[in-house]
Amino acid sequence: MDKIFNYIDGQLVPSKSNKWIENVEPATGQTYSLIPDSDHEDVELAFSSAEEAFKEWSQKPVQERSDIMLKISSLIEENKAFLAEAESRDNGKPVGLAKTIDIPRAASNMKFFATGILHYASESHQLNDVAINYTLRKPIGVVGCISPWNLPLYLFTWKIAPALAAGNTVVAKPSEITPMTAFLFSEICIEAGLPKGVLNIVHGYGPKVGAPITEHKGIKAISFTGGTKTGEQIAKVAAPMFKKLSLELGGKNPNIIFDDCNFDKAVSTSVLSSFANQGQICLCGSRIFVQEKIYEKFKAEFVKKVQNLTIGDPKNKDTKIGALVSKDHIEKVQSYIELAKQEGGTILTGGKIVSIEGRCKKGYFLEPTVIEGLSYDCRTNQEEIFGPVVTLNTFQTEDEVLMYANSTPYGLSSTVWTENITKANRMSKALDAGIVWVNCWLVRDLRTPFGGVKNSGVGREGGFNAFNFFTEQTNVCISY
Ligand code: TXE
Repeated sequence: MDKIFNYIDGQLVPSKSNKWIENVEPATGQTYSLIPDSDHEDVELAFSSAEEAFKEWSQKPVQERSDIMLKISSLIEENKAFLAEAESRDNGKPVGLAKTIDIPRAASNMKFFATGILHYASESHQLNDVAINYTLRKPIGVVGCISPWNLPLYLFTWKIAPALAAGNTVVAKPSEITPMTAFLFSEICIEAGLPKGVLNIVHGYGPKVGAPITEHKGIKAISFTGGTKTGEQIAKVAAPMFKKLSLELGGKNPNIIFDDCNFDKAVSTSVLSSFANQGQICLCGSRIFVQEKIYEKFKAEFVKKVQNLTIGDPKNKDTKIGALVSKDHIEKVQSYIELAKQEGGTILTGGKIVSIEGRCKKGYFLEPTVIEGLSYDCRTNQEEIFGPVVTLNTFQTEDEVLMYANSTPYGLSSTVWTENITKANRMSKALDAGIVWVNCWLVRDLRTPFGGVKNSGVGREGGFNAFNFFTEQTNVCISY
């Protein structure tokens, strides 16, 4: 049985307790590796090493930090196929998705922030002939990065890269459900010559490892992506400690389709925005609102395409729908399908567990599911399901669909399909969302602000927003 290790002080080590957690392959339901069952003692070791490493790393010339990060990026690219297979095995996602999205984006994250830091400047303000002000931007110190299981290496590096580039050192915690690529990433960091203690990765359960990171007096900022409930817990702990917080939480994103849309593109993209990664992306458009005139036509076309999605072994290159990430999660998603029926929904397609012969017999497979006939304000349409389940609702006017779209406690992203640019701009301004895609989905420019409003989070990642988060400012005012 493969064991993976913590990465602390430049070494790959078991937890101090030498206890292990079973890591299950979603496609087979079988344990295939063991991860360290770490706790606060391992977090303390990681922190001490990070604190020591900060002295040198924060003073290192930016170009040198950048060069090491670029080396890490190129090693990710060199190992793309192996990392993609590992990601697919650990998460259950199709290997094709890991190869085209997850791993390339992890390499891009490292490269983007390694180069971005070379162009990151601050400001000065001249007060007439009285004084000149300049703003210093300094690394914070030891920061905490906690990431989820849906896009494991993609989101893990999305947090770590700007933190390191800005001169901080990191205590990071990947999800215990998908730890593998974070472990492989630590081996890449060692090979790239990242100095010991600059990055420390502690594996284990949220309450035993994530919470000690959040509670640690020496860890001055927390960057977290995960569930809104957990985000709430983290905020409760961190707020009275006055830590900087970046929280990327859940979503219940509206996909709004007007009758003047590019119909074919709206349908095909909606299949992706509904079911990519088995619907386990916080940006998925899980509530589809279609203007009345084209509702029946859209429904027929959309359902037909969904029924043609290949559900299968994530190892197969033709698989479009792989396994859901865990037994607990597929049961949670199934419970929402049952709830939808109780709330009066009609299952147009899907809703059933899929049994796949061979090695995947005991895997966690669920048909992509489309449900119509629910009210906009029922639980199924208000709560994040985070699986291959979408609802279809119709609307007549802009005001009506805007009310539906903004009715949930979330506000992460939205998609708007219309060929009328004035309407698109009007909708984008009125939607409660951190991101609005018009006539597209998941088109990502890493320079742009990334994050949500309401219960979808606090703060923005991406571009210089990330550097602003991972630095502290001092304004220096010098009289003439
Ligand atoms: O997230 P968790 P999970 C949503 C989605 C999903 C739900 C739970 O609805 O069903 O969140 O998913 C660590 N202090 N999203 O279980 O529990 C935990 O170990 C500190 C949306 O992944 O929030 C893991 O490393 N850390 C999201 C990380 O937090 C704690 C993507 C996320 O775990 C902790 C994934 C604690 N008390 C899920 N408890 C998105 N926005 O993309 C847990 N953790």
